[in-house]
Amino acid sequence: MTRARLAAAVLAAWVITGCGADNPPSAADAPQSGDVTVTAGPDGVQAVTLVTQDNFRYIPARFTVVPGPVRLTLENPSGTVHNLRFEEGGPEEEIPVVRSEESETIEFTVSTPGEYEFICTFHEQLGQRGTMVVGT
Ligand SMILES: [Cu+2]
Repeated sequence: MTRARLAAAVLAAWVITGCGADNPPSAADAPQSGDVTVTAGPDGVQAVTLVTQDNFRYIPARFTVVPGPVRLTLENPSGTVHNLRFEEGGPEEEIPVVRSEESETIEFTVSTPGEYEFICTFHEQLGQRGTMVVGT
């Protein structure tokens, strides 16, 4: 009886230690998450790529540019269609639809600093939205 209890206690301690000592890399380490600051390429255009997985999120969902030309690509490796439209006050350009396994690109120029929200009109109710920050 005592022996069995001891064995159970040792096993429990081993399991707890094992879990704590062997943390897998967290999702936060993934390069595609978080707020991305976009820098201009050799052509002077700030190019950013958003990816839509099957979780109805843009990754990244927030990116920062400065006034100037922006090239925005929406890549869709998910199994459904997505799109991207800026809400009122944002750029007029939009990506009406990106089919599964395809990508679409738009270019526009931003000038007024502020925060510009965009949505996927198909999945707005599921919270698929993001923010473009125009800094100074
Ligand atoms: Cu969508």
